[in-house]
Amino acid sequence: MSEERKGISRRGMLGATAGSAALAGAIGGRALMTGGAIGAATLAGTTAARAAEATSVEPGQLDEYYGFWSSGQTGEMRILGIPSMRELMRVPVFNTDSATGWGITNESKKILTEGLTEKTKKFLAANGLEFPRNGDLHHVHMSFTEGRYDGRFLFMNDKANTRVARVRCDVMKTDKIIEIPNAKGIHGLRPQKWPRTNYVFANGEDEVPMVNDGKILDDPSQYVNFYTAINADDMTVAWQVMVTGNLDNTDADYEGKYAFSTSYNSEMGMNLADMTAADMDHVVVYNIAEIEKGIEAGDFIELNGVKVIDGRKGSEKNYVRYIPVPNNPHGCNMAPDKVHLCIGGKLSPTVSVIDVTKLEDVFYNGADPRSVVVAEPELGLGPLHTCFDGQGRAYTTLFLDSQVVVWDIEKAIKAYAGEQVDPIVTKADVHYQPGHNSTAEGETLDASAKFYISMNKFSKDRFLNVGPLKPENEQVFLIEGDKLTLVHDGPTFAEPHDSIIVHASKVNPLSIWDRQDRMWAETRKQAEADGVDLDDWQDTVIRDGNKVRVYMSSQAPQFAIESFTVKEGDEVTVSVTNLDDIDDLTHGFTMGNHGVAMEIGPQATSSVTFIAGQPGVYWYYCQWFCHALHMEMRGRMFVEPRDA
Ligand code: RUQ
Ligand code: CUA
Ligand code: CA
Repeated sequence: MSEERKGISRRGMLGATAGSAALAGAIGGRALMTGGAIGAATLAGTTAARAAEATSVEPGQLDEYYGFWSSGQTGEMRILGIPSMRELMRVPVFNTDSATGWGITNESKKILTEGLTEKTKKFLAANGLEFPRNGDLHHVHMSFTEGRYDGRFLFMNDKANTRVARVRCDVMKTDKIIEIPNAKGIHGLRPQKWPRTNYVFANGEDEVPMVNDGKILDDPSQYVNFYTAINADDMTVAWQVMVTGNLDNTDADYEGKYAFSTSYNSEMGMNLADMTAADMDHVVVYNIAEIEKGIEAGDFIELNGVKVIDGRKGSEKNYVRYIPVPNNPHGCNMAPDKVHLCIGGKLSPTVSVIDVTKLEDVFYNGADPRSVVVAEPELGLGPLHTCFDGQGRAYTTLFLDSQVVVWDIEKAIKAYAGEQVDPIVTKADVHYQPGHNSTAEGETLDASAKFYISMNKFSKDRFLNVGPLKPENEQVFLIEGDKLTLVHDGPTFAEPHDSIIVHASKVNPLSIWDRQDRMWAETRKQAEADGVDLDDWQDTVIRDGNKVRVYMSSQAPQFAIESFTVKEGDEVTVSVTNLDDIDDLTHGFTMGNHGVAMEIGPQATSSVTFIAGQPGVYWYYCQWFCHALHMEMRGRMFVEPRDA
């Protein structure tokens, strides 16, 4: 592309943005003019006192809810206590972690590598890597049983490397990561809500040639996108649907019939001007039963080991339908009334409300796809995501206005039908540029109207200046009838992308590992072959050519082995079993100057393999403070010269 061309498209972009804003101003003026002042959050007098009371959690007290947070480009999952917003834990997923040894231990490396395609493994190996160094974790969602969180698993996407991961809620550790074949840039992700999470749905955001092997490059007419259904129980790909237009966010209904995706690039444009050219883009509706029937009947092609149904425009059959909605839609949120799907307009100041009970007519009776749109309220500039309180109200983030708008779904439907009603309940300022939002269990049948959380992309001047890179800002509002009251600002490192709020009664993690846990099954197998009992005291060193396997148990404040000897260049595997079975007594194993560290929880086994460095004495030590004599919990590795 020439410099001149670049210049033109940049101007084009600015023009388009200004144009949309002007357009929005013209048609959304009413909302804009009434919005600003009404709901501006104030912290005055008695309100402040009540707010503080309602959200404060006294020292020593526990929060009522868990918050499960994505971290965007940090690649980890975070656990918060809600309403206090105290950060309770970070769970490494797509990142490597210095504290716990995620990406360093054999157990975690297995999880990080086994789900990669052979092609990717080869490509990474050529770059000296075993697995990708980064991840971009946007969306965390819990498994459902009959429309409610069931506390079994959390699922999450990696947009950067096209992966989907699962975290076990019993130990809060990642247990599966798979790369999704064919698709590129897994973005939207949602578990099936009904009857239970049999599938996890995942959107590929980026368009690529159907067979992406380098034969087709700059020919977008041959690009497609893939919608993926993953079997939640074993984390394998069940099927994919090939579609026209890209895919952004996704959700599923409360009947197990449909899943939905937004597409901001129905144009299949390859630059900003082309991606925003059309007035209408679309929502893709997937008919789960018809897709399953099609797979059963053999109506698919096999691409890289995946059964792919053709749902592109012109060959949709009864597999998919395309519902036109305005202008680069983004959020895709199913209301807990089981009927209404809310689509954030982004470039349009509207949210499109789709009545999913009307989809039957579109699939089977030739009804106009637009007939399922039952409301399209003008709410303000840059509507992105919507959450719900279970009482008929919707809360939509307005990115450009830096506000949340609270609106009434039924009133919006009446207004669309011509009645003179204003669906907007209130607006409140947020600081600044909100993306996602959450209410307690708002994407489930247990949705409640207690708190509203706004995840804001910018904090600007809300906190002490920490340099050019600022934290983002998460805000908590109290919902009291028609009013939202700001009660908490919380700075956070990149990026508080999305969150779910789960009642504490639904999550019951262990405090001590089960010795038989599958996490270290491979290490257990090797130990058995070596005649070592991993459940008993271990102080065994096995020599096997230039491989050395060191088995040691640990009990505060001691490792079972004070020292061991290897040769320079030996491949050393150290397996540590924490025999303490006391709450909150985690040990660690860090080998000095070898880039090796791992966490070993109570009753857990962890192992790590490394090449012994230059001859000399190396100390290993426990890096989790475990005892008054924690500093003394250390030992030596003697590395002999190779030819000695
Ligand atoms: S998408 S800010 Cu990555 Cu969650 Cu809408
Ligand atoms: Cu064991 Cu510190
Ligand atoms: Ca578009």
